[in-house]
Amino acid sequence: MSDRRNVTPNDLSAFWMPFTANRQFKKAPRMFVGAKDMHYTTSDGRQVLDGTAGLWCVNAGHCRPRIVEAIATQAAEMDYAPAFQMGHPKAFELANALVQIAPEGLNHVMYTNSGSESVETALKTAIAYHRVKGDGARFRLIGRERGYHGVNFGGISVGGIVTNRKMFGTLLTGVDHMSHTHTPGKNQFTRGEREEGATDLLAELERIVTLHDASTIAAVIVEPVAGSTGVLIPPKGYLKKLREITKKHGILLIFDEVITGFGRVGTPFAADYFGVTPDMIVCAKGLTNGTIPMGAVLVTSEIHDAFMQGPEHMIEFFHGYTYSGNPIAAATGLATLEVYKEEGLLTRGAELAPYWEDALHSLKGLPHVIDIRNLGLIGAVELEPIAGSPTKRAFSAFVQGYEEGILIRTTGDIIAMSPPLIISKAQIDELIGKLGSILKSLE
Ligand code: PXG
Repeated sequence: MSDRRNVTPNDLSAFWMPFTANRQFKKAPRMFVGAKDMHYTTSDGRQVLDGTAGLWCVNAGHCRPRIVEAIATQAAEMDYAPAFQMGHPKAFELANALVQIAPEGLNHVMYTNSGSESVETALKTAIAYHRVKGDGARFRLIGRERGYHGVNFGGISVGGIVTNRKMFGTLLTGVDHMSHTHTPGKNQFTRGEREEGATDLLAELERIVTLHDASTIAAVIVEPVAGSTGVLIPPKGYLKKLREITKKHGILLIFDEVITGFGRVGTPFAADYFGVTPDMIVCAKGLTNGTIPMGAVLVTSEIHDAFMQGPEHMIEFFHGYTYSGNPIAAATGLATLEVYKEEGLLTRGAELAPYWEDALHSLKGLPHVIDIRNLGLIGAVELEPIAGSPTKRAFSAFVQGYEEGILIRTTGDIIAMSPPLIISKAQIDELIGKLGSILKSLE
């Protein structure tokens, strides 16, 4: 038996924290104990302005009464209902509400509990779709370098982040990758999408398709804007052409909108912003305002209907989770969509984007700043790494930010920001103003 007597209530050792420098954290913990609207409260009683919507998920701001109430009411009314061969009304209502705000044609919803599970669900659906149509030779999946599609095996296989892949063996087979859309050292300080570059990037997709033959490829998955790896904005026309090429070859196109969904770029989904309708949209995070874990995959009728065949008493798709469409998550999703709708949050980013862009780009010229990128209410400030100590400079900015009352995210030496969509102009000034002072004081 382990020696439980050594465990004290304040012992931080048992919790092996995710994507965290555990030993460093536990020597100097940073703890949040409360949250309201645009702010967190720290364990030492300070207010911290949330520049990242938690982890890109709290789009309506924190502890919104309507959402809090929906969680409490549903927990008391019906906590759980079996997800397989049974239903409950709110899961259907939420699916209908999602279809209402989704791009036209994405008429069906499968539920999951996270972005990672949504990605796995979409990849499996793509392969199975071709198979039910009698095209089982299409099994390959094409992702992109610097793509983040969660941490499960399918997601890290199509994803393109070396640190997330190299420890985990052979991954999925039958996967290939396109180049990422970033051009380090070129196009710095572009506001929004850059003009040039789509043609070369897409010639590469044609090369990959030729190499494997289109008849073996099930799907291409991309984030419309790569978030986690530092806000990489595609060049103009890239996603439209990606759609044309995939369609021409009978390849499904999956948009991973775990970050870009629910108003982040100023439209309900990035698909709307770019005027491109994929065959599937993967989402999570903002679906429940980051509160109750829930993800979803939106699919076209064409995909859904292809599975609706065979005897009616048979299960059509052998996939799903114990918590798919969980009542509390579904009630939370409904309340979240109501808040988004009432406050116009799914399009507020478009109104604020020019102000956000100007504020961000005012940091140009400050020490260490080598690039600034933005789209909607997403922004990134890339710093020159300290020679021999990559990531250290940006991490110092993050820690200093926490101490001085702003929450930012770092990935490598890139500072990423994605505030709740309720942020005011004065709060944008505060966030960027404080970040500017921090950048001036950094080593
Ligand atoms: N796809 C995308 C595009 C994501 O950004 C996932 C899938 C996985 O979602 P789950 O719910 O399984 O974590 C994500 C998650 C960051 C950061 O700061 C980004 C994510 C998660 C945590 C931190 O860049 N994205």
